Amino acid sequence: MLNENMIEALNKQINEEFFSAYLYLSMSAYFDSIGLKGFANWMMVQYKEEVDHGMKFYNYLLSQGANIKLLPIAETPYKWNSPLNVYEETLKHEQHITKCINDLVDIAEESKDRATFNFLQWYVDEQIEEEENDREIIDKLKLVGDNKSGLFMLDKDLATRTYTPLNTNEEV
Ligand code: OFO
Repeated sequence: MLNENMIEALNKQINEEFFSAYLYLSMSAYFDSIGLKGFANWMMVQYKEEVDHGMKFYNYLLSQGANIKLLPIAETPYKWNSPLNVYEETLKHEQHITKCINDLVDIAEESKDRATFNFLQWYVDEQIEEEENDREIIDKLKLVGDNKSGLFMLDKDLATRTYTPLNTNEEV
């Protein structure tokens, strides 16, 4: 059984995950609008993964008999200066999500909520990967600089990213 504080915090995290989805969908549209279809694809996959992250919290709350409270999703930015600017903002956003996950782990620990503590470990690992992916793309974009053919190659590379649905009912 989850305590009220934990339930409220997990409901807030559903909102964070759906905001992330919304943000990456907006970034996908931006890339589409400047003709970078591969970058748009990468962000579209990211959008779908974030919906899965939100649904994993949603299913966990339901499995614990807790109430779901869906909060309003904030408006997202829709314009950026460059692909590098988009990925720098993405990394910043993921660092914020990492902090949110760490705060949830703290709440689980403080209330000796072992089930939620274990459940959250998947997100702890996922955040390492998310930040690493963003850093990798930032490094490549810095190397490419103003070189248009380099950007085109990177776009082709990001076009190969595919979406693998997550089993959002699995608790660990
Ligand atoms: Fe981008 O990460 Fe969700 O949790």
